[in-house]
Amino acid sequence: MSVNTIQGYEPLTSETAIALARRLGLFEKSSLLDCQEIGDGNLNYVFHITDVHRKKGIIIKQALPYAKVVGESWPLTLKRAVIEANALQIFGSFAPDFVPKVYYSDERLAVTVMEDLSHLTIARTGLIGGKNYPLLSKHVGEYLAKTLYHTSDYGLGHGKKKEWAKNFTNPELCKITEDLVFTDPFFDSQTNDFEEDLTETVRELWNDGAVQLEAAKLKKSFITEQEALLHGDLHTGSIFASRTVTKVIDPEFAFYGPIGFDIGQYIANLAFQAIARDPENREVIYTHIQQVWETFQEQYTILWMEDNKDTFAGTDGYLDFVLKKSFQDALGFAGCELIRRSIGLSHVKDLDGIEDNGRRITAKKNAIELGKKLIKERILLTTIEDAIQLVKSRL
Ligand code: SR1
Ligand code: MG
Repeated sequence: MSVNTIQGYEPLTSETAIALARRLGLFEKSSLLDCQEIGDGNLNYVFHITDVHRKKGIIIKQALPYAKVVGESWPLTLKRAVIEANALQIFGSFAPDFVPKVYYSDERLAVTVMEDLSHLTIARTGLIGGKNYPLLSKHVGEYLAKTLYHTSDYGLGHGKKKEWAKNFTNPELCKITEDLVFTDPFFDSQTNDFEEDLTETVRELWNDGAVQLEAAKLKKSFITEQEALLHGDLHTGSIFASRTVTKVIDPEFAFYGPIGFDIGQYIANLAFQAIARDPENREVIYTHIQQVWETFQEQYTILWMEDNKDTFAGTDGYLDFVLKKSFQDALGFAGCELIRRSIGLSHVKDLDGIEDNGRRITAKKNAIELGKKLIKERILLTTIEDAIQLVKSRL
């Protein structure tokens, strides 16, 4: 279906975005409004509307019926806008400090109207610029514990969780992840996009049967395990931050999956920073990796102890089993993310932005080798210190 023939759908312009904001009564009638399209992601329009005099704003996000990163030849469901609005509301109910407020959503226009976070910076951009966010990973750890616990069988009970899982089937967006994260980078696929100087490293990866077997197991977990409602795309570009505030945005990939996926994607995107930085600036990133896991583990344990709907909750060793599995899954998923952002369809600025050719190629090779190790050796790693040691050993 082309852009113009989806019933009732039309891409917003600055003018129609302003008209929508006025219709919703989000600004005073007399206000002078300015609108800028600021979307720099792969998939959507993002309109920032501000009251010029009162400096008050909102964000209107609109899904496009195709992937912006590729063009109209790659159609993409508009249903992801509803998924995103519903996920923001659920995550916001469990972790209100870390999620933008939703003011309005419209399924027909594939629009979500939400809190203006433009006083914050996208965490990836800030980290690349050397900014320090001392609370970022503690906040993300708490966000992960709360959202992943409260939407699970333990938090919701089996019946309600199944109901929620049904409402969050997200096959089109999951397929993107299945292909771009778990499949294509491990084979000579058309979607891959890597620099010529990486050819030998990439060929080695494609011939590594052990990596492929472990990637297949991780893909199987991603496809089959409905543990909790995941964000589904939790890289540092999906997080707004300042020194004191953290907000997690963009859950259009939300679905019921293995909880290690969100944790692993975040850890991998921190690892890109460790890889890209000069050695003397890496320590702060290792601290982030340690903090996100430790905070997640601590907060998840508290929630488990407080109120758990599973009869086995008090069984000796069960919580430890769940945490260990999530930890090792997270490391494996992190490995897949490291590889796909280096050689797959959608890259990260942390690596692509390194201007010096030699340094950039070395960084990408390090990311691929670290990814392979995490995928293959995750079951040998039992503590976050082990994992950080492994990252250090590859740089
Ligand atoms: C075609 S979409 C490419 C990537 O952008 C999103 O942010 C996801 O990470 C997806 O894999
Ligand atoms: Mg996104």
